[in-house]
Amino acid sequence: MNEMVKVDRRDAKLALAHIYVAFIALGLGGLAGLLQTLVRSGKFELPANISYYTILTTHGVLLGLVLTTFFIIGFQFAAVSRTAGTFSDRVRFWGWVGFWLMTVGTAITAFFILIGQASVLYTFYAPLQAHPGFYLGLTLVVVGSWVSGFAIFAHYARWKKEHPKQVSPLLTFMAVANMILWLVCSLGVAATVLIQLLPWSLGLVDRVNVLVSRTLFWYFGHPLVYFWLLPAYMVWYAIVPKIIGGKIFSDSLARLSFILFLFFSIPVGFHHQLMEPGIDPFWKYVQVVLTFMVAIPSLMTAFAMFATFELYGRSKGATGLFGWLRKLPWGDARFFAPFVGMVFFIPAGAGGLVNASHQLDQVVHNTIWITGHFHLTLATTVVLTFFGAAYWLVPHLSGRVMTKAMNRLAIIQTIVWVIGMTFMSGSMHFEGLLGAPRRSAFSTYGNSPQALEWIPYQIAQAVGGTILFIGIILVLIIITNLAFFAPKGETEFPVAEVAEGAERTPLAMENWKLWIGITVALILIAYTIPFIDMIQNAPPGSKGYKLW
Ligand code: HAS
Ligand code: CU
Repeated sequence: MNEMVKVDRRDAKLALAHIYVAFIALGLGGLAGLLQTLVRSGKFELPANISYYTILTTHGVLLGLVLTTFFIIGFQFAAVSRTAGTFSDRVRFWGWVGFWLMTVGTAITAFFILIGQASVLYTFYAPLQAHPGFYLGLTLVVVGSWVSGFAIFAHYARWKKEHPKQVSPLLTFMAVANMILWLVCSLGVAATVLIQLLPWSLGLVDRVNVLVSRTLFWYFGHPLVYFWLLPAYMVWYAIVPKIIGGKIFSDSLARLSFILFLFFSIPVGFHHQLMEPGIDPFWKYVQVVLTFMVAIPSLMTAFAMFATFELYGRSKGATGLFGWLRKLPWGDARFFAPFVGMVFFIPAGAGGLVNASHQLDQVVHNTIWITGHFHLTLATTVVLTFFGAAYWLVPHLSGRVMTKAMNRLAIIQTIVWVIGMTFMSGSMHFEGLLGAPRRSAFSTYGNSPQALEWIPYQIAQAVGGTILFIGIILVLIIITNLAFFAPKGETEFPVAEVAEGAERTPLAMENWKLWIGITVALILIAYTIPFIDMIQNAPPGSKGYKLW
């Protein structure tokens, strides 16, 4: 049972290529982030007339889109190859096609951002208008990710054919669910880019319907955050239990939570548009209700994780409510980094529920509180989990082993991240409550007393940002070591067994037709009428603005 499953070298190469791009994006995007916090402290100016907004766009695109998408697809390829068997040549070929489409797309987009032609922030908010090359590049990234998604679906279909009447391996099931989520939601961003933004930036039409484009964007933009989160949940559900020496609490519960994410991730985009005019409050209300529904699978995940830890602790003789805490392998970075991510998700998720509540969102919308929110969710919970996964995934793929020294450095890296993020995200939350705007360079607004109040928080953010940049350098040292310099050897891709009743997972869990049917029905309920409204009652569209 415990013999190590060796990875196919060709599959390993494909997964590793994605991971390299992800960590290069982390280095460059992290540098941009450092510069932003320094500018906003008021103590530093960018040289050579470089705009704050160019740097901000670079940061958002490289970390929010490139790091995440490449890491996720690389990780999922590795997870599917590990649990559903080595890829066929065809699947691997299409995996490479997807990789190159995404990489070329990234290069094109990065080029137009860096020459200052696309400072439109990662949400590419119309009526801000970028160079067509920016939209074209991102289209290639999305199309490439679809190709990779279909490669995963094809591999899954073959597994199902070869194993009739069997439930698929948990990690493969989860990767398939996440790619279906991604496919359904990215149709929205593809629609706004191809139908609205590209023709408008090419000058084929002069005006764009801003509300429609933002609605299509957020139809994509919210599920996007679960596309980031679900791979972290894969690590929590199926991998962390193995690392601590325990078992998966429940296979069915894990699958059910992923199915609920598929249902409720998409019809909730209006919670990003609560402050926008032109959407009837009734439909905002419907989508807020659905937003609270999408918190449920996260609460189920919290329950499952506590259950896993508690069962493991008790098997080791722990007693009392939190006795299990003492039994966990604190010295193992593969556990420590994701665990810290979980702990941070408790306040981060609570902040999300604040945002989702209309009245409270009036206080925090478009303030730097929101920036604080996603630096806890994405840049702490998700990213620390990805780092923790990389500590075994990279050596597993490169045929090396992590040394004790590197493990110690990884523990230090996690602590550095916690300190930096507590400073930075903490002060963003407080500053946001004092009304400080997000997506905005340093200004004292004519020495207004309110703006002067923000400055100490901005200095704290620069301190946090600097500490985080040290964290990025540390993680890059570790990853480079694991990829190229660590001692040769075999590292396991850890996959836990189910505590009990794995054979009881109902086959109906894989009734994708039904799940996709419900997903589409919920989308139609939440979006059809308000969308018709937006088109029928549209004001004249907006021309494009280039404000940078
Ligand atoms: Fe969010 C804005 C609402 C989760 C990311 N969010 C954003 C933006 C980003 C983002 C990037 O409703 C900005 C977009 C932009 O540029 O404008 N968010 C939510 C809600 C949730 C949520 C309700 N967000 C996320 C996740 C993200 C993310 C996850 C990235 C990965 N968010 C909003 C809203 C806005 C928003 C509004 C727009 C606001 C505005 O005005 O613009 C929920 O999914 C959260 C549910 C989570 C929980 C926590 C469960 C806890 C767990 C941990 C268990 C711990 C253990 C360890 C076991 C209910 C699972 C225990 C150990 C111990 C020792 C205790
Ligand atoms: Cu959202």
